[in-house]
Amino acid sequence: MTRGAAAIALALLLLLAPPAAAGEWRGAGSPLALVAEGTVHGTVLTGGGHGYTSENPYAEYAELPAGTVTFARLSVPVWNYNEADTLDVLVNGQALPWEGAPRIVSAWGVASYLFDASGAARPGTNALEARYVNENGGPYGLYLTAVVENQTMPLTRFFVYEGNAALGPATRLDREVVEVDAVVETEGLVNATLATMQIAGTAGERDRLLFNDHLLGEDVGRAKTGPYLDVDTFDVTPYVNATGNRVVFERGDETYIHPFAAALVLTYADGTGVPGTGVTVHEPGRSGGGGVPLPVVGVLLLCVAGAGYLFFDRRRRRP
Ligand SMILES: [Ca+2]
Repeated sequence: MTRGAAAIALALLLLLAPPAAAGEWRGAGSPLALVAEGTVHGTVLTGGGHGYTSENPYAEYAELPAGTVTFARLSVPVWNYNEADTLDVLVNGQALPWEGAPRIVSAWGVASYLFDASGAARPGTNALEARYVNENGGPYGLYLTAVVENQTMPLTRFFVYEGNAALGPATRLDREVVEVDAVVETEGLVNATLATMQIAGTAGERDRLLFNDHLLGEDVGRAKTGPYLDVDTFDVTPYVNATGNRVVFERGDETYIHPFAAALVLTYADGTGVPGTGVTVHEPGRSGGGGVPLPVVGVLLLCVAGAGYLFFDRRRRRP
């Protein structure tokens, strides 16, 4: 085979190979989508994780109040995903059903695994554990969102959003906007809390978090919860509107930050007439399995064109 023909073959191979072989770029990820909502007498708890530590198993404890756990979801953000990796999660020793792959993978292998923990989480102390196979990677946290119903507790309306949005110059994404697509009762509202989870924030690189254009914090992503992890809650009670509520994650001068989760939890006084609806669960689709960014495709196409030119040029010069 001539050098030109070899170059063509190599370029074609690169084009036809799965994205994982082309530098493992996984794209911009997915916006945060509504995964659960409802109105219950009870409470919504969010949190869990102590950052990327490489420990295996990765362990956490979650305290849930008395009541019935009607929805529990574990979001496990993981660094350096590759196709052969595995991640098994146990709650109180019970293995959660394993989807076999992350739900969303973005950037250079930031993965989001989602587990339904509704049947396994319970009031009291919950032992969470992740065991995994992942060379040079692992979890940033075990982030639990749990709805605990208890008739003695206040009426609580909630919206839970999950995703994996890679904000950075490489994806040309400067902000992630989460729109709360619902009319919200403001009468009788006692308290409103916004809970967020973000990956890969850097201290000193000023990102911003806003709720309805009110600045909640600057440099929120600064690895305060552990290496590469930020879990936060904000009181947004004064800022809630009846319609058009929205959360804005701004990259600012972060070179790289991933909003992963947001939950808006509204608590009402008794007798406000807000109807109880129970819990509705939505299942957004998978993403991030592929998608080589356009600049990479462009370079590959130029390689093919260049190799083709060399090949045909060489043929023309043959005696
Ligand atoms: Ca920051």
